[in-house]
Amino acid sequence: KETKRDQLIDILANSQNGFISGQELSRNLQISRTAVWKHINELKKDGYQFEAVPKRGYRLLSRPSAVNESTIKWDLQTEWLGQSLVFKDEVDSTQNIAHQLAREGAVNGTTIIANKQLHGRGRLNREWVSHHDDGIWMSMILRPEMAPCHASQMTLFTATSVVDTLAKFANIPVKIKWPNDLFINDKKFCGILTEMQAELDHIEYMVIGIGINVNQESMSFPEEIRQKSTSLAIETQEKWDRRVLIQQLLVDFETTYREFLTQGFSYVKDKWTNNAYKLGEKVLVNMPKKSFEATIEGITDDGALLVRTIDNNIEKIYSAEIHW
Ligand code: BT5
Repeated sequence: KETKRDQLIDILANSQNGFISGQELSRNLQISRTAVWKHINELKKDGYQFEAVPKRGYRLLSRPSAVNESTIKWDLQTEWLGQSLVFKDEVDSTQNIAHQLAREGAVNGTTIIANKQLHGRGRLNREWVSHHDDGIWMSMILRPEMAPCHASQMTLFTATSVVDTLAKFANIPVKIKWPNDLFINDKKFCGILTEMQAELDHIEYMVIGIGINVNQESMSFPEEIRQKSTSLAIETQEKWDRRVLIQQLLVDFETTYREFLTQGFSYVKDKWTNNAYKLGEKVLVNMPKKSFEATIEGITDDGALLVRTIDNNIEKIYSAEIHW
């Protein structure tokens, strides 16, 4: 449910650059004029600038460039995703907070975003470097009516949704590396982490984590990953507004999710294949017990990777590391 503060933000955002009187705000929000004034002061602390003119009311002069709960919520064009939003400056990992909130009953679409993570993680407890406020580190809680065996489709689907979002901002060749990485020019800039709490036949909740390197310079990556990592700023040679990007990611995810739930995986499959990294090329498939060369052919409806081996057999890969 929207708070008064959220409603105030919505009204001011919709009143364009005109004045809106304290009386009108108080009537619309059904709170006293003193309460309106208090909320306005809170927003000022968040960096919003207002002009207040006696008899005319308040007018928004500028929004803060800061990324925080109210700036993300301001004019957020989603129906349910991110409408329940937790924003923190510094966390251990947004995944951990999401799991905790989900266990406590957080609603579908609850989103956790942080400026910095002390222990951001990837798959198999690998580290995800995210100590500074130069990327997007977010986790979304979803409660889909879906069999657990389809969960891996969610990772693939999330990747296509991020590709859609980035295409709206810049003309950069974003490629999806199976199963959960996004690459630009042969370097990784985004990783997706899908985790879930499930019974055999029922998903209780899912947490989808997205990490995107946005404004890093090459030197800001630790040496171990510098050669193979990139950021949007490095690739486009300009700094990005994280808030704008977050809002668009949420909008696109919500839209793609709706399509995915109604049309099924075929909706995702084509998009995925159109943007697949190394499609038709030779790669090395590393599995715990074997390792072999193969050519990437595509993906299956259940999210497995299809490869053609050297002796021309088609194999379905459910879990492996792909190298080249
Ligand atoms: C991933 O794992 O790529 C999933 C990353 C998910 C991060 C998000 S951020 C919000 C949410 N909260 C979390 O704590 N996590 C999620 P994986 O495929 O296992 O890749 C991990 C590997 O990527 C590491 O071993 C490094 O080699 C590399 N790596 C680590 N940090 C990186 C970075 N910032 N940019 C590019 N590569 C990185």
